[in-house]
Amino acid sequence: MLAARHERLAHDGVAADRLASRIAEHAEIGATPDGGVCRLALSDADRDGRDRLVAWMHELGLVVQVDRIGNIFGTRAGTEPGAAPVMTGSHLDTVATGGRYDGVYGVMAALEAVRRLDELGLVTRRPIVVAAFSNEEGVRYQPDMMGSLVHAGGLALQDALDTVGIDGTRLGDELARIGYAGDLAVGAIRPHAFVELHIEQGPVLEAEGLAIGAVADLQGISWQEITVEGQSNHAGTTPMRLRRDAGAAAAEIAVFVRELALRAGEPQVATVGRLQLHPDLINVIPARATLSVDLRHTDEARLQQAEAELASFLERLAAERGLTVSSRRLARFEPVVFDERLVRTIEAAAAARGYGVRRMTSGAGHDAQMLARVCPAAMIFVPSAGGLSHNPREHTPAEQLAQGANVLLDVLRRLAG
Ligand code: HGY
Ligand code: MN
Ligand code: MN
Repeated sequence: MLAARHERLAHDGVAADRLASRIAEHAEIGATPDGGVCRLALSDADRDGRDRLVAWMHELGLVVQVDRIGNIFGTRAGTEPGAAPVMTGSHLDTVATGGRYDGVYGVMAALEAVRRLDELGLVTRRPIVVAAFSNEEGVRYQPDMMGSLVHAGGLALQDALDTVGIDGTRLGDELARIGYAGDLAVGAIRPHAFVELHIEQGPVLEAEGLAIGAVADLQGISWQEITVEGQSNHAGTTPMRLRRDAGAAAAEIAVFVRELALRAGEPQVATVGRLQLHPDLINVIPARATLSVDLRHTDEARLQQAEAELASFLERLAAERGLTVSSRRLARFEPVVFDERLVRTIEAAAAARGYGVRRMTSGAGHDAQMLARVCPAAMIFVPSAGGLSHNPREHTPAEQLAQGANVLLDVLRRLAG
């Protein structure tokens, strides 16, 4: 009985080689010399990646819609058109030094699941929608998960369109420039449920030799930009006691946040990813430093505590060094608990295929955390080689990619009826 069931499930599975070749083909768009991918949100490369997805959606006979923040939706009809759709998908934009799986894997696996349903001649009661959300990474325009946040009603469309990027461009202008300022009202598609397939981007599944993560929760995220104003002066003639050195202060802030995370213990993490000095000249004491701080924790109270500790450190630093220190919030999302029934459905689907599976927390932000505001949502993880991500060497073997896609296919069939 079990063998026959495994046999049938194996027969039903997506084609590993086809999924791998779709991902490889898409990774040619915005390819970087080191084997990675750079498709910053709303860049020309992002446009090309979107165009390729839309073409593949049309090939699959999906009805393609684009909303006013550029989210792309491809719908496979169900037998009950009025039924709320089951939605899956992720994002196509990447960080500047990205790999070929973060985001795009979940979108391509969704296309392969749809293709498999067609090949098996299966119809579902509910429509199935494949989504690619705008600006998930938030590296060019903050906050991250912006397209899904607007879809979920967490950020006003106009505020998103008026966002100015780190390159000084206005988001709405870039969206229009690449031709993805769609006319579908944001949030128009209200899903019955949302499932996102994504690489883990961490070390857990590989270390435990497991194929699937059933993601039960996702940690809180706090992003801020800190500006330190001091005074430029001559590097040779200015005694240390007379300096108002914004550069030295920025370095102390970076050390402080690292020590704050070590003191707090796991899962507290802290990152200074961006640091600019002005005038950034070898013999001029920096007048200004601008740096980013990314704090994350699974517990909201502990995340607030970390933010408060940093704020009082900044006050002390300003007073002791004669500096002006200010902070601007770039993103703030509380921890999210995913839908218990959906998580169980993922666990059961993985177990039915004989895949090793465990519940886990997502350290990274994802579009699923925003969809969780409007419908039951959960995520499926597959292992990341060496736990590496946001790095050109990001990798997951084709077999493991296919296992994740198979679980997605089974979960979609279960949810869509
Ligand atoms: O920042 C994140 O966690 C995601 O990659 N946007
Ligand atoms: Mn991602
Ligand atoms: Mn990412």
